[in-house]
Amino acid sequence: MVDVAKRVEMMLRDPEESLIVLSGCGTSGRIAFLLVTSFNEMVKAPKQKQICSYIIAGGDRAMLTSQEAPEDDPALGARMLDKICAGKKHVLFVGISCGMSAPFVAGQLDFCLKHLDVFTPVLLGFNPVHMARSEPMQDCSFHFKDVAERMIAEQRHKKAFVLNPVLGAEAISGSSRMKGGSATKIILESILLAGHEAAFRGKRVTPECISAWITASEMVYETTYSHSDELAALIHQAGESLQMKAHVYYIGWQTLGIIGLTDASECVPTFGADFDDIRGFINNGFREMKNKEGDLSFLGPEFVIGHKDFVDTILPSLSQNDVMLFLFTVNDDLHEVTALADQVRRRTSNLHAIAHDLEKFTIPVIVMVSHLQRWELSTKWCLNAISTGAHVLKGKVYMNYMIDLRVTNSKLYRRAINILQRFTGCSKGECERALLRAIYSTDDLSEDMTSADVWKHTDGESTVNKFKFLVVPTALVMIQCGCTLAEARHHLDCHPVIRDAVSACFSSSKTKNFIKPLDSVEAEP
Ligand code: F1P
Repeated sequence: MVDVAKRVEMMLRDPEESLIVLSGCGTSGRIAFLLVTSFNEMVKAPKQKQICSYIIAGGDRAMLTSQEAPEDDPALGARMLDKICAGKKHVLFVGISCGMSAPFVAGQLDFCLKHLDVFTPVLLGFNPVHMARSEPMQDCSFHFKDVAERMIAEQRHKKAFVLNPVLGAEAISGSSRMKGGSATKIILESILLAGHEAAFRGKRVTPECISAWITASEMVYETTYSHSDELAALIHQAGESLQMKAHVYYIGWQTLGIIGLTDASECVPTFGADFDDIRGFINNGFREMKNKEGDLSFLGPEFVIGHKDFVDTILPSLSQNDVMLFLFTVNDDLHEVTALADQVRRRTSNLHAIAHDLEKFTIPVIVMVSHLQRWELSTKWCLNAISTGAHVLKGKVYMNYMIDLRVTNSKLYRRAINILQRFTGCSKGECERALLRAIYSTDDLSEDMTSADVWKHTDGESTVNKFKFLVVPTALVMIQCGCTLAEARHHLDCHPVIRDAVSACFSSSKTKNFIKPLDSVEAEP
């Protein structure tokens, strides 16, 4: 981290010729965007040139909706990187993939490794290199693990860097949006801020200053969870709303608005939620986001994100069962916050706030920025707890597994098979066949279906089911009860709560299978 922070310092000292790029897929890309937005805001303060940029697989729309297919495309990743770096002499590239698995990022790192005269590649992930993904990638001669090993070889000459602390399992298996996302933020923020302090405030980058940033995050953690009673009450409230088919709305200001949008949009792929179960809104909409592609509201209702939009479209039909959660800090326009709260209060009293305060108001800009970043982290932890807890209460999680995941790329396809194996104890082949039956909505798989590449199965266009959720639960019931597709669907229809459907199927199946111990199936990226 010290070496990488020193590169950041170098880039900041030579802004005309340099670029720092943070890139990732899904949550990793969203965190990249958030970090870049905050960092550029900070660099803007003393009138310095903005030299930080982000790439997210699938483009800006992936910030609000999941676009997993582009994650599988290494060539696309390399092309996008090449394009934004045109004309730059020094590029510090940070490729983020929590599971050390995303082909999109592997393609970018490979591109950097071929142009080490310009690029210093950094890989950030949370698996040991020997556990990086070794599955073949689309139209590609190498896999992720190859690239990670080449990175390690270059690290010996300080031409590339691998940052891969092992964090342990996520609370909900299969989603890196919680621990992985937070650790990404803490690590990269520490690096960027240490580099910034060295370039503009005459400090040296040392292991001590890096660990000071990390310790500061630990304090944020302690402060946040010292409010566990209030958090538990919010989880309970949000869980009740979702169970009543009502909604949770996050109304955020500035980057806390981005944290809210991110948390809300991730509930769709993580829990099979509807996009309007939990929704985020930000003051001034896309103007506040400052994303590269600008206003995307023409893309559909998922992209309607301004407070004004909330007032125009949601507020008139807001009910007492909906949870309203305001996210702001003392730096926001508190008159604006109060005015909106008054409007909301006329319709519901189910109104809550996560508000961040300062002890002292007279502080230099740099400290204020780091306050903002700590508030973001705290908000992320609160919202992750609320949305996850609410979905657990709604029955969307079975034994800490997100069993209703969408099977929209090769990683998620493998994960789905892995989950089926773990719960049924059946062979990989049997589980894959059941999954394909659920994906293609048929009991009779054709030769074409079984022999197709994984990316054919995960491409919504070529399959019948189009990933309208319940794919994995359907496959699970088919295997466990030895039944047809129609019978499995009927079983699920009879149990609107997925966890109940799966539990009922396990308790009624004659030959009870027990969940295999964690180490008896392939490690999951
Ligand atoms: C990227 C990612 C996750 C998402 C899902 C699909 O993962 O988009 O953010 O939750 O698991 O993959 P990674 O490359 O950071 O491991």
